[in-house]
Amino acid sequence: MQQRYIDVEELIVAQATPPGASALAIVRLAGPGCVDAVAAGFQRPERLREARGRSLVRGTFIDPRDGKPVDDLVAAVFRAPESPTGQDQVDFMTHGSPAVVAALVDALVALGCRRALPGEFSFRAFVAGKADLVESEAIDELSRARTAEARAAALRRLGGGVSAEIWRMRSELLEILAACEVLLDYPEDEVEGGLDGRLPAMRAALDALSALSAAHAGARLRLEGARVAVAGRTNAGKSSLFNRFLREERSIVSGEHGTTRDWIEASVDLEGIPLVLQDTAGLRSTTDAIEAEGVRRSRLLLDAADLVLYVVDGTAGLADDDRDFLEARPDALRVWNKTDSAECGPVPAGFHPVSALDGIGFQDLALAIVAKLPGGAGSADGLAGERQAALVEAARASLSDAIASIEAGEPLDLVSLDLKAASDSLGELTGETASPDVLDTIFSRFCVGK
Ligand SMILES: Nc1nc2c(ncn2[C@@H]2O[C@H](COP(=O)(O)OP(=O)(O)OP(=O)(O)O)[C@@H](O)[C@H]2O)c(=O)[nH]1
Ligand SMILES: [Mg+2]
Repeated sequence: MQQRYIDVEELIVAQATPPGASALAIVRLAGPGCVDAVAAGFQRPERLREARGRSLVRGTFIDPRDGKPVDDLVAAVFRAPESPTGQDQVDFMTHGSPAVVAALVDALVALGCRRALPGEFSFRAFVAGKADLVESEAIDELSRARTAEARAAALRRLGGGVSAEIWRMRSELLEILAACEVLLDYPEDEVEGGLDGRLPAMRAALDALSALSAAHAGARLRLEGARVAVAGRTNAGKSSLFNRFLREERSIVSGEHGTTRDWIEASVDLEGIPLVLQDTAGLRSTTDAIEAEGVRRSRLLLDAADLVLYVVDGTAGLADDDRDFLEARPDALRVWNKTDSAECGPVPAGFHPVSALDGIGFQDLALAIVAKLPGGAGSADGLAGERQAALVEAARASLSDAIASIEAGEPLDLVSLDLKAASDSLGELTGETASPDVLDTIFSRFCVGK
């Protein structure tokens, strides 16, 4: 059943820090009057009750059910509207043992709070106008970012730069829409040139939306990452290459053919892109049942990967099997390995020369991998979410239609429809005109405590 976030009057509580033991944990509480509601749990209730907004109060929290102390803690008290959620809010900093956190949350529930749904604090901040949807989604992205670059980009989105641009565009489109409707309502006062004077502003907005749309793939790649599988015949040096990218001896390397059987994967940060790199079993036909199963699984993995690195042993040269593979997978990135060896043959056209043994060519290979991934050439500064990208694209298409209609001298009611559609899409993006269902879906993706 889908959970609704509508009731923002209830007092909600959740652990805001990750589960598990740590030095400190934060238990977050929000809702109108929540400070008074839980003051009874404080050994000296008046200290919490009388605390000013944005102040810290230290004290012992007592479980109201048995009168036993839960923890000696610090409460950061916020008063509406000056709090992250816009509501009265208390962030309890406790000792970070799971038992303490569980006991404190239970005590707060006994005092009249309920456990928060995922993303419910963020939802309240959205309702209070503390953050629009683009910023709220950036909070979620910030917690999911796996590389420094993705984190920095989410922080910039959280700073509201993109939001401000979208709000500005929307209000401009609404203004043009209003002008359009005046022309429709009072055709007798026909203004010279109709909406022609608005075309430069509309084209500027179109350019901005096109740029935002084009930047999506780059942002998505830097947030979500990609799967890159290393393939090739046995002994090509796949595991050696895999280990070099990881900077650790993770996969077993040996001169024996068919060393890797179970595929192995690991996360690496490549030029700010979180990659899952997969080492696979060398491709050959074999009578060994276990190795054959490894080859079968490797092939499945290659089909699912975003990019395949196909490694050829330069000392062995290109074999028919290599040619067959590359013919079937022309999108694979070709790697010519073992260039350090005196026996290594000349590098065929289209191959990236490397030596997994001494690392030569790896910087260029890394850049080639990035360039080959969808969005790799872009930056992290677009909107990363699929919903967001679809809305930007919808707004762009509607605005483009509106411009084309004006240029072709089409009736203004057509233009008005397209302008309305464009501004509605932008409104959904910031959340201004998003439906409750959409909001539920977005916020329920967040973690509890966010
Ligand atoms: N000279 C040289 N030898 C290499 C290089 N890369 C790998 N080798 C050697 O080639 C042999 C095979 O390396 P692996 O990394 O195990 O090859 P693989 O492709 O994973 O092989 P399988 O798991 O059997 O499919 C080992 O003896 C490595 O030391 C290289 O760049 N230069
Ligand atoms: Mg191997």
